[in-house]
Amino acid sequence: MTPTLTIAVSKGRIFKDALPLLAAAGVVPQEDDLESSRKLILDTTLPHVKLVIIRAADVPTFVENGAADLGIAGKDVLMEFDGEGLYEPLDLRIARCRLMVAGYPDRPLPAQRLRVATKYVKTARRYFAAQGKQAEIIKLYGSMELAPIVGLADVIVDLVDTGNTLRANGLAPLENIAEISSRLIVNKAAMKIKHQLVKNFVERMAAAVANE
Ligand code: PRT
Ligand code: MG
Repeated sequence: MTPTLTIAVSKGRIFKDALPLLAAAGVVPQEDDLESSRKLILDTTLPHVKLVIIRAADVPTFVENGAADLGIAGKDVLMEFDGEGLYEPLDLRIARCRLMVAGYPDRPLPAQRLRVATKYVKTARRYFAAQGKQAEIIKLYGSMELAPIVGLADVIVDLVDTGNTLRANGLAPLENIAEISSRLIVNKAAMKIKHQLVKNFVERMAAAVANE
């Protein structure tokens, strides 16, 4: 009997961009209305492959613990996750954006103790420490752009795609921290125990990416 492969993915833009790649690799969810479906586990056209739908930030946790064999996660999420039990064999080149420092374009920043609002606490801390800058990191879960406006922070660290969200709030990109795209990640034990199955899937996904 073929063992099962479980793939963890978040339902927002990553799922949308991943669907064509998964389809090219032979994996199509068997659900009529994906958008409105509330199912958390989706069967696919391959009887031994299932998708589990979870929050983007939870994908590495599921995969590290073997609750999913594979996952699709943004590099931003992976940079913020400090686990050990993950392989990252493939850049899927989807859901691309930049992780940036942003703030008011023409306002001098304080020389001492920059206040930084972000949900990327560890990544921001590492970035400013590497620059030798003292930073006070203020953890937020959303609406980061509001923080400089209301005086909660001097700058934010957030994802930027078109820049529209920043612009709409009078802010501008200041520094690029990292180029972001989604990665295929694999549980280390699954890589050993289900080697042939995993290898096969990774190769088919790699071919799908190359054909994009
Ligand atoms: O599941 P959950 O609700 O927790 O997360 P989610 O719904 O955000 O998950 P999903 O599947 O949408 O994936 C989020 C991932 O998409 C991030 O972790 C990134 O890897 C990737 N991604 C790529 C982005 C963006 N681009 C992006 N622009 N995630 C968020 N944004 C937001 C950004 O935070 C900001 O609010 O879009 C806004 C900026 O966009 P622009 O175009 O105005 O610059
Ligand atoms: Mg969401």
